[in-house]
Amino acid sequence: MKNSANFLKTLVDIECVKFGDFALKSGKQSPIYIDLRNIVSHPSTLTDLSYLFKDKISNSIQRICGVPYAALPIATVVSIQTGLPMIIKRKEVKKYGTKKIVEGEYNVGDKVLLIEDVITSGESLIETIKELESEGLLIAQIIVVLDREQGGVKRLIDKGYRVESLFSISSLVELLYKERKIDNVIYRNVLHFIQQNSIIDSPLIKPKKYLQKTHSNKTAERLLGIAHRKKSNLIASIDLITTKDIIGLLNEIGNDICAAKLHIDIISDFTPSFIDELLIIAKRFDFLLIEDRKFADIGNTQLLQLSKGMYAISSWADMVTIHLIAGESALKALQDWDSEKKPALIPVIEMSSSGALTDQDYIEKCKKFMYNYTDVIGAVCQTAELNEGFLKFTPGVNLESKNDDKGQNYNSPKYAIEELHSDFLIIGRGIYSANDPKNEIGKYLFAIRELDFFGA
Ligand code: S5P
Repeated sequence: MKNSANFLKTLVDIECVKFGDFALKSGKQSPIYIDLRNIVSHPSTLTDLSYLFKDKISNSIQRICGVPYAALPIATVVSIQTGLPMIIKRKEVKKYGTKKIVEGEYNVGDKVLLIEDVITSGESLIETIKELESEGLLIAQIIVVLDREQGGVKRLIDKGYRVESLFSISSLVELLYKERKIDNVIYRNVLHFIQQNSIIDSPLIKPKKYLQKTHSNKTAERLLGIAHRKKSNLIASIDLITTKDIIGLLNEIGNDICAAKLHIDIISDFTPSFIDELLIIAKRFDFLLIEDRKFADIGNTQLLQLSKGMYAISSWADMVTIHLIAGESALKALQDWDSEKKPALIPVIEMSSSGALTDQDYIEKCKKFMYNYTDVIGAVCQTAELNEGFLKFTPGVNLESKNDDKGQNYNSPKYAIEELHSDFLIIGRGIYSANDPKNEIGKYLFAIRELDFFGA
């Protein structure tokens, strides 16, 4: 059995790790190239690798699975070394016969060790995890041979998985440098490359232009600050009808959102104590609250609806939606209301539903006066472009982009950000109707973070 240093030196000898100037798929140049697939042609190195796994495997593990294809031989040798049975996740479902996605014997609830050769963004691991979990298997541990230090490990840890890597690129080059296998120029070049490409190190993250927006309205400023801190411009529309379901969902996804949007009047078991609970959760997870009341009446009635009744919306909501159908006077009444606790206002100037009456003429009429009111922080809209500094909130966002059968129209997060220039995405059923909302919101976060929304 060899030690880690010898193993890493062998990786260079058998050209699984190369140093030079390599063009990556992304178009970037890299001073290091890693491809562990070649290891299959070196059985003794593969055996050495399996020894490095042995000590790390938790006692509770019942099955071993490798992420296809590169990690399959590694998982096989680890299985032989440890005596732990293996299962194989197919890359594609068989088109005939059993149509199985997982081959081998297993029981629902079996604790699985998942093995990967190299982790970058963690995407292929997440895909495999999803499929194994849908078979009822529990991913109890994940071990990767080499961590490229590009954020994949953190992403999985954030999702609650136990992840370890045998080596990181920096530990690899440090060791090779100490062992005089590489010189200090290569060593520094690789470290510099990792730093430049890391998505873990937040000081390197450049904020995207429109999220550098500052706003004189305190609530808008807070919302922008939270979005920046959490790297999330997602607003969850929690259109659920029991307090238990709402609180349960917020406990699951609270860390991933910058605001939660409610329709307080659809809750069947509402009591004022629900508001206390809501405020505690919003504070704990650091997100703001939007009541999507869409006020649309004369000024006096709107003020009563905002502040009175059992919902006492102005006492807890950070923001409320309003229609401007009643004209400027109704908006002025809200702005002139002298109260210590006053939600910021988000006019709905363009709706996402088929056949909406909010045509270009209506949008322009709204825009004519809404910018004059400091309580207005932006607007809910689709295609409408807003003045500099005003925040664009876009509902009708869904990864599946399939419209519903009640007139709702959906766009993908990518489309909403890149084509509609949205600042904040409002997502309802896409998250709360998912089997696993926490996992689902991870996909939305991945989609927006990939778009360079918060910087590369
Ligand atoms: O034009 C609009 C404006 C709003 S606020 N279209 C919308 O869908 N909304 C709200 O966004 C709607 O009331 C719902 O609460 C949410 C969209 O939910 P989803 O389930 O369709 O994503």
